[in-house]
Amino acid sequence: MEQTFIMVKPDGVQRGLVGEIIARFERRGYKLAGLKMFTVRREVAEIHYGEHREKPFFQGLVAYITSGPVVAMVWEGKNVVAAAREMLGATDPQKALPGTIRATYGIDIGRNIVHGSDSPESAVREISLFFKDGEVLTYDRAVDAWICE
Ligand code: IDP
Ligand code: MG
Repeated sequence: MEQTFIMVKPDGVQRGLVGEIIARFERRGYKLAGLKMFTVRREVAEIHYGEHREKPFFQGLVAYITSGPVVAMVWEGKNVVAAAREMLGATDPQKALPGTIRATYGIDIGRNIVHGSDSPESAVREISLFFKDGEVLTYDRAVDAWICE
């Protein structure tokens, strides 16, 4: 089953939005497969955001993501990568559709609360960057038959 990597960024943790974000994924029916809280090390941040290394905002981005604890999660379900990106909304909260997490809780592109993998390939890479073997769990949920036919 498809999995995605979702991370509540330091601003989301500081602002008490962890529960709101988890609740949206839970209520929609996605399955939580991994969850942990930690502070991202600079070396890991630079790998995670490696595609942005040459961008003018890169140093600020690394400072932001390493500035405090994050809550990292693996969510699982049909088409979860694309669906989660829609639930997050556009990178810039000013451009995100109403009702999305970033439009509901955010104002500024540099404080956009949450990360979500942009493709299934990115999800695999990001999950293996942030989670060790055994930290992503496989288990049955009785409710699954009521969520997808
Ligand atoms: P994404 O998080 O929606 O995938 P990306 O373009 O991959 O967006 O950018 C990664 C992160 O870098 C964004 O979530 C945001 O925190 C930050 N970022 C992107 N563009 C800017 C910018 O123009 N100014 C400041 N921060 C930015
Ligand atoms: Mg991205």
